[in-house]
Amino acid sequence: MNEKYRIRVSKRLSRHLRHDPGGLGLTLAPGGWVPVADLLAALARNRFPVSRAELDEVVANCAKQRFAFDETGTLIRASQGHSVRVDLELSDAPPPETLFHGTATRFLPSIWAEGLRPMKRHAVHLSATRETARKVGARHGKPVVLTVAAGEMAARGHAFQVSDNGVWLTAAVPAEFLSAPE
Ligand code: HQG
Repeated sequence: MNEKYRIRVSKRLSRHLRHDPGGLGLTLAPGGWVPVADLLAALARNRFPVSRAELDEVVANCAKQRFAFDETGTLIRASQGHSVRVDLELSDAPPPETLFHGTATRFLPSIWAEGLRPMKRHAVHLSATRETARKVGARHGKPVVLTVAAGEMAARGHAFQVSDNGVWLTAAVPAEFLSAPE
């Protein structure tokens, strides 16, 4: 399968597993799961046939590991990034002392005023490294990497989860836990 086609399939999966399951006549089960058989049948009905082997290849080759099968291989979900209401059923986990959030400089006034909010997604997404955060921020414009005092937040009762693909999630980050680069 060529790279271009893999990206097309991946974008289609993101769309339906994160944002618009209804567009394919699917509903996300608790945890965000969809039966693989239903997904493939729905894609075929929508004139976008994908074989199980192709799906396996897309899931395995996605650099960000956006999608995951359950242990039986019969269910699939997006590991994070949803805009539909979903409970990923992830357990709370103690975060590292410091996490990072990449954003665009133009959002800073609003972020200082109200902290980080999930906006269209189900949670605020935080990165374990500055490099990843910078890439995330650059998707929106001139990037800036904010440091998040995650350990302190956890000590003050904020819950964190980590997705299957290593993205840290929390409901919101009040501005007092954020700092800008020197
Ligand atoms: C900003 C990608 C104004 C926030 C990435 C961000 C990530 C505020 C934007 C994942 C704000 C939302 C998520 C406030 C937050 N005022 N702006 N109070 N609070 N924002 O795309 O974190 O490629 O929904 O800083 O790699 O950029 O899709 O979130 O700039 O892991 O797999 O509002 O998406 O992964 O943007 O990215 P997004 P994000 P995928």
